[in-house]
Amino acid sequence: EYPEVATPPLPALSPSHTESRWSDTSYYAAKKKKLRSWCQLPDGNWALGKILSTSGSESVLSIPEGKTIKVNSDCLLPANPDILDGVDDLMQLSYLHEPSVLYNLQYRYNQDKIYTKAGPVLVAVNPFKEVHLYGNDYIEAYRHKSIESPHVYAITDTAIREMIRDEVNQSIIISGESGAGKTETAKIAMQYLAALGGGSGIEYEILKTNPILEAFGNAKTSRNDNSSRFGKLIEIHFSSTGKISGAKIQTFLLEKSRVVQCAEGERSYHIFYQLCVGAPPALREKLNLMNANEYKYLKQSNCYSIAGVDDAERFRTVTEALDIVHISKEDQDSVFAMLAAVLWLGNISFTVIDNENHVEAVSDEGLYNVAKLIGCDVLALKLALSTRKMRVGKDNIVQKLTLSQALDARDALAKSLYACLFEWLVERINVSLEVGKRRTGRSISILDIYGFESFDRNSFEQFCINYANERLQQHFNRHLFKLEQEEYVQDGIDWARVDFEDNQGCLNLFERKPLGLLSLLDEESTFPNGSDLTFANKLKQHLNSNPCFRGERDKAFSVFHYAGEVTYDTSGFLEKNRDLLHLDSIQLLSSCSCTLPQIFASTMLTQSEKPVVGALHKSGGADSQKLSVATKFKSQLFQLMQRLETTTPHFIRCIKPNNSQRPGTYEQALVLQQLRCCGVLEVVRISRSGYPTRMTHQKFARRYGFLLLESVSSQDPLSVSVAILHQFNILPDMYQVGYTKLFFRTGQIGVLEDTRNRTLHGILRMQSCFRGHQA
Ligand code: AOV
Ligand code: MG
Repeated sequence: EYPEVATPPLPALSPSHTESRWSDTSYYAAKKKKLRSWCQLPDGNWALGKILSTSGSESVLSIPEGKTIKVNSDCLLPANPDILDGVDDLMQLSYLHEPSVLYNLQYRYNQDKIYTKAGPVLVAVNPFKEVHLYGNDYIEAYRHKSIESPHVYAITDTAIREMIRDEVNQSIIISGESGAGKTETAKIAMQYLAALGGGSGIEYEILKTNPILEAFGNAKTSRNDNSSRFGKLIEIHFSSTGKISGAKIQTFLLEKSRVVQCAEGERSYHIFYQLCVGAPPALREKLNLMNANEYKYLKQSNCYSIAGVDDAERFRTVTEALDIVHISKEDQDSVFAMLAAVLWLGNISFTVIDNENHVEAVSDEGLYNVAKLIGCDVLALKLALSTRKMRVGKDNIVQKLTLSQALDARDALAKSLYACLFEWLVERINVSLEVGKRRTGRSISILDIYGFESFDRNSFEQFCINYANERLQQHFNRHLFKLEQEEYVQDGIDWARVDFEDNQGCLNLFERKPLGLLSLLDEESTFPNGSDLTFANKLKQHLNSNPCFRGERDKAFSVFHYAGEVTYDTSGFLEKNRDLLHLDSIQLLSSCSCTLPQIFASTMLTQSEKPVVGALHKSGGADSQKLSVATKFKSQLFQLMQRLETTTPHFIRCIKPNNSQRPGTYEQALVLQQLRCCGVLEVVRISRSGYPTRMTHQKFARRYGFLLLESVSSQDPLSVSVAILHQFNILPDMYQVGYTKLFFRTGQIGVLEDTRNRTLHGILRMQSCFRGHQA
């Protein structure tokens, strides 16, 4: 029952911690009654045991495998009655605490029930294997509501129904850490939408965008063999008859640094490897393609293949998908030429030409191939990579570059080419998907972004990703509160607003002007002498009193995110935020005879606020008027949030049960940490401060009415219910009576349920005694 893998111990649960977080006044008494109870084992895992005896502050419990254990009674937590084992919805648990939530998810997971509701939220635990829960039969079953158990299909079905019923746009917001299953979940939701809203054929195109975007935007990381390195919102449009009429994809901040460098054991974007092994001979020849291990950009991480993945086969899938979204063979060839150009760029080397360490690109096959693939003059390319035009005073001068400057210029060009290619591709797909230009109906949007990341070393990418998750978390909190409160108000119960720990403080740390992380980063990025160190020092100088911030040694700082503390290393922050491409490189691209580089150059220029000439006059020669990456990302996020605010949200929280991408392994500590981080326990906490258990008057009266000692004059369900509440001394602030339902605080039903079970047992015993007597 408990995994053998060594898991790091859970944070110890001190009595005060237990008390404040999960206090259950009724439990103290129950504890002595030989009930099922949770206790924490020395390894940190929780075990379900039975209290054998209690003396003083210590209790002895029997736990699985015939063992017994002695623990401090204050560290015991009440277990739910076993009729609640593996409930569909965590809200049905009488005792809502960490071990009971963990156990419930594990109980289900062991039966391949990977989906569980946590109130309004769907929790999905990654099975890391094929589970038989998908396909047409299941889709039909959910569509006709012949299956009730929680599922992505069910939540997607609700979204469709609410879209039609309320005439409001819907969103399905998927979160969870890297490798938890967000992208797979998004695809499952799309599958359901396509099945229900299909007919025009456009649904087929929409599904085919997945292999394309994954090839160009996903990569193998240490966390996930198919990790999304960009955020994605796909808005699927429906006509008034409920059929899909088109779609639009918006992407967020692709991790472009991966194109030129990635860590040992990781890979660059899938498409590079697919191209290298999958390109047909004619294409290989045209692009002068070599094997992946002959390209420096791909060689550095020493990883070329992924277990169980056939990159050549994937290449064919991608080209077929490109056909389906109407990207012509000619354009596809241009795309592949750009990919090859990026790879060849990495192979360009430099040689020192003078005693001031200035360098020049070597005229070898790398240089020739790049020039040929992008359609420019070899000498022009050589010049653009080895020099920089600058204006000093009134004179235009040409400055030679040092080796590190030249490598930066080369890598910047490779990164820009790739990022532009990605954006161009998304735009082209959008043109194809936007079939009915006039949108009359409604839409369902699916959001799949990169999850919260905390590595040993965290850089600018994690900084942006985690900031995005912080924004999303706020959206999550706000909506769950609103939903909760709406139900109470609808049923007419007294309801005082519940305060919740929101993450506004952390968002302020990022967004405040002028003394927030983003503003300070931008400010430092515009200083010619600004460096990662001066940036870090400035943060420490201005933000050290902020409770969400801590300055660290050297160039590091920590942020206390809602999901935990992350230490960022500012190395490379300024350069990545500026994201400058030398004007020389942009001009080179605009001089190319191939269409794509020209398009890229013009989008780069229109993205700058000032025209080229103005930028040329600035010192450094680079286009420093461009918006910083962080600023652009922030405004994209704001737009995203505004858009989501106009929709009815449906939340899915993905959970990764182990770090080794292995089926059947459920590591409690890891799951618990995610439940805390991604806010599921927060929802549970929120629910706890409200009234998570709801039962209609009828059901309540039916279930517990027989426990009444005195008969009630009026037999209507409400009167019976109230009589039960009185008899059991359920305190007034532990429940609320609504128009149709009774609302209980956590743990209340547990006591009633125990009494009911004991009474039923008693009745059974008496009956058997009676029978024995008769015999
Ligand atoms: P992510 O999107 O959450 O990570 P993925 O959706 O890529 O994670 O899932 C990672 C892997 O888990 C997949 O490649 C599958 O092998 C497996 N998996 C996930 N969900 C299922 C499922 N429902 N059934 C079977 N296997 C599944 V990241 O993009 O890294 O934050 O960036
Ligand atoms: Mg993903």
